[in-house]
Amino acid sequence: MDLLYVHPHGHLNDLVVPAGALTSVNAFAGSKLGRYAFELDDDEILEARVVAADLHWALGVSGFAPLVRHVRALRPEVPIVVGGVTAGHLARELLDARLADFVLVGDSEVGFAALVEALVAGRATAGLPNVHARGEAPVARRMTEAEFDVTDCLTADWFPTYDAVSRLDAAAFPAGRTLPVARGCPLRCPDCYGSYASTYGAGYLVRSPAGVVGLLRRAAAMELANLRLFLGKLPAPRLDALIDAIAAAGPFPFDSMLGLFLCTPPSPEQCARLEAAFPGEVAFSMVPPAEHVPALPDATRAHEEGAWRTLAAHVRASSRAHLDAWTTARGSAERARALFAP
Ligand code: B12
Ligand code: SF4
Repeated sequence: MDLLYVHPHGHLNDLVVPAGALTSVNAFAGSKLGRYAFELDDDEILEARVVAADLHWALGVSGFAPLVRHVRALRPEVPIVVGGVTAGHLARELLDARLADFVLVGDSEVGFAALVEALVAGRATAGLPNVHARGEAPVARRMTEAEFDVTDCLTADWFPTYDAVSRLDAAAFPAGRTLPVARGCPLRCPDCYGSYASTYGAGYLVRSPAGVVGLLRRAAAMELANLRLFLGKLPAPRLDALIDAIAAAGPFPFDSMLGLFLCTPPSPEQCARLEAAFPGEVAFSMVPPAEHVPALPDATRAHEEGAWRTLAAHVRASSRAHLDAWTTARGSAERARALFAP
């Protein structure tokens, strides 16, 4: 086996695997196996030519560190590659503490595939994009939208337990696939981290409408459940084009609720088209405009709040649409309730 990917324990729901881990491992074409830490067998570590793990949610560190120490004790020579949001922030610390030999920072798929290919072939690894290693100067590069468009967040036949449990329901944090429509966001609200602009390089990437439709068709054919789309705060013209494409290609026969993380208010007419495209229920999750960072100009904020109020009225009358606000600041839940109130 060329690549063994392990998802460590320590999370609120350990069954949830980062979307970026699936897209990164799928970018590597060689032989691969995915395991949760709880089902990992030492023989699998002994067979792997490269071991990868995620340190994505910071709370996973309690399982990540013992996992790496275990792999090191069994296979001191095997290269350990780590990726994820938290790993990206702590790349230097992980390398210095020998908790990783290579850390992917930011856009990971292109660099990860090239790195694992080089390690398996015994080639030099210096200079690969977004790959951090001890004693080497990293090369930062945003992926292009064309490269982002072909990232595969659905295939998981190499990770059989995830493939099975990701179809199950859960009261909180179901393990279903996340389809990243946008990577990053024009804004940088601290509780969301939607923007890579302030951390992993300028700008943000958006998948093409045709690319999203292709993934939705595949997800429906795979009979996946609890799919979520992360859209961030898409500029209105890109949201319009996406909804047009989805409406034209639908309906997509999902049995379960489809989640949309979307901070650009859709119109009631667009909401109705999405309800028609997804005959299961549709749930919008947003962060209220008053919490956006940098703060919106007063007129923009008032305009967006008005649009959310209009959408809330539509959702109240619909039996198949839901609207949630994600709030963490003091008093913000009350403000969100007031925003949605009749
Ligand atoms: C959708 C989402 C979820 C989904 C799950 C999505 C999933 N399966 O990936 C749900 C709703 C389940 C969720 C839950 C939680 N989430 Co969340 N989530 C997000 C959100 C909004 C989008 C993630 C996303 O799809 N990004 C786009 C994809 C493609 O990129 P990515 O996953 O970031 O991965 C990139 C790299 O990190 C890398 N990568 C990731 N893993 C790996 C692994 C390897 C081997 C490699 C090479 C690379 C790699 O690849 C990608 C780039 O190429 C982000 C915020 C944001 N705007 O990004 C928060 C975010 C990631 N979540 C966060 C948190 C805190 C949580 C919770 C702990 C919330 C809570 N307090 O209850 C839970 C934990 C869940 C658990 N496992 O128990 C934080 C993480 C902060 C931190 N450093 O810990 C974020 C940043 C938001 C925030 N600021 O609060 N989340
Ligand atoms: S909360 Fe919304 S607007 Fe703010 S960074 Fe995240 S996706 Fe963007």
